[in-house]
Amino acid sequence: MFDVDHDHLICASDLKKAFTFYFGRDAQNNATDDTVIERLIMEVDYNGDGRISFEEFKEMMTLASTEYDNSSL
Ligand SMILES: [Ca+2]
Ligand SMILES: [Ca+2]
Repeated sequence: MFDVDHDHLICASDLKKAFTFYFGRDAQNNATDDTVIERLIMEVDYNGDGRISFEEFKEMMTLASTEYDNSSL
């Protein structure tokens, strides 16, 4: 759902479009900030190609849900 241009990789522009779409224009100054997106990609981009593959995306979701579980305890 984040792969806006359907090349099976999630890059910075995909994330920016997706965040703008899902969170609306009000979130543009926060969630779609270039620095936030670049940091997000760097954190999950294990092979360093600057894009998030489906495998890396799955890993990101696993990490996100783990963090959520921990904080809700
Ligand atoms: Ca893409
Ligand atoms: Ca990658």
